[in-house]
Amino acid sequence: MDLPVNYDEAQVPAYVLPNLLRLDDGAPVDDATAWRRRRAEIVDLFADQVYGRLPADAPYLHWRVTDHTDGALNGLATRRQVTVYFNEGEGGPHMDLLLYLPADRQGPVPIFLGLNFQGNHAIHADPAIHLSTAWMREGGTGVVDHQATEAARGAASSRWAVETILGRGYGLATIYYGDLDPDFDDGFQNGVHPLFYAKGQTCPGAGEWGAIGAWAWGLSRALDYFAHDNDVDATRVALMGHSRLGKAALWAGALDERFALVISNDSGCGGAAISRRRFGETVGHINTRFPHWFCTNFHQYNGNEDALPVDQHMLLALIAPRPLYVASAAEDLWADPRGEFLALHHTQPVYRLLGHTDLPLRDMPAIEEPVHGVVGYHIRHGKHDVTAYDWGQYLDFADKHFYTTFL
Ligand code: GTR
Repeated sequence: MDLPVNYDEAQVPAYVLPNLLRLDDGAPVDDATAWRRRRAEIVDLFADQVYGRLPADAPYLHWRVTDHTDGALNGLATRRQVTVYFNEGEGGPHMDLLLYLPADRQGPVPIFLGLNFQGNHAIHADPAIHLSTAWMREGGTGVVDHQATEAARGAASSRWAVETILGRGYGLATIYYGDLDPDFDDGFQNGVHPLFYAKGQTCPGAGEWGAIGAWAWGLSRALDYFAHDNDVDATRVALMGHSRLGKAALWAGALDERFALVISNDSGCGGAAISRRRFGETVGHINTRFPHWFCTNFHQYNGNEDALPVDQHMLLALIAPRPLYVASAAEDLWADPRGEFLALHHTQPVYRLLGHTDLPLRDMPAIEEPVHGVVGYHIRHGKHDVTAYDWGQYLDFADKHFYTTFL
């Protein structure tokens, strides 16, 4: 049965958000030390109740550079393609990382890192990008029988402002999310989950990682690799994700404090949007349509959001004190733009507590009037998508933080 969807602000129920700045034992969080304790409590709650715990064991990581080409993209870039393996040998699950670096770089550069939906070959028409052989969802341009064909090259290029990013002095790294876990409900037999099963285990436990957890985990493995790549400044990696991959970016950025800056593009339910608002997509909708994204424990909150021990403002607050950007699209009501804004807004007391004063976000900004403090927000015209406008904001935001805070 289809669950009803509310798009009427007047029908948003009254709700009380869990307190960010109070410890489990009731003590107030009034300094940075107490925040570290509160932060650990919140991480545990999201791990146990929402996304599932990631494996504690570090994987056996190694990689092979399969392409290193200077003068790519008409001389604009160095292109590097690297296959990263997660266990001994090259037979197990692995991810293909595509990295473009500005040709005129002098030393290590800051980069944007993001997972992609349709394979690395889809982000740009560059014919030298390896065509992914991984399982693909049907419906994407050039996908036939769940496999990419040559016609898929560049199919998602409008979402990746490659030349603009390079022109501004940044690198861009991307990975096909299906390399980590193909996006369908197969009981976690493929992807990286089985690598970590205990003896006799056949699927994750109720509080263990789902697909979003695996995607987030892969982003941290990319960062492990960057620490060994002399062209990348691993202390200035801006993590960007759209939609379900925005949810993964937020969870990765929350868990892994090595990410210097985090950007959520239209991440919606289970991403930046407040779940208790029940506006657009709800916990019940998402767990019904995508039972493999979150952990099984999360399903007990279907239609029962007030029982959640967290809400998404707490996920966003885990990024503090690092710069955090949330973006919405005016026609993307399914993702609840106002709920995305509010969650970000509610993080500001944490940033303040941690010493930030650049907190200009007050009322919800008008369309295409971005606000950039230590947290940034915009809502643009149009649909659920990533556009040149979005990238323009992210580049300005990264400039502001990477070149004033870090240099
Ligand atoms: C939708 C889903 C959203 C969002 C989106 C996407 O179907 O309901 O939560 O993640 O997919 O990833 O494009």
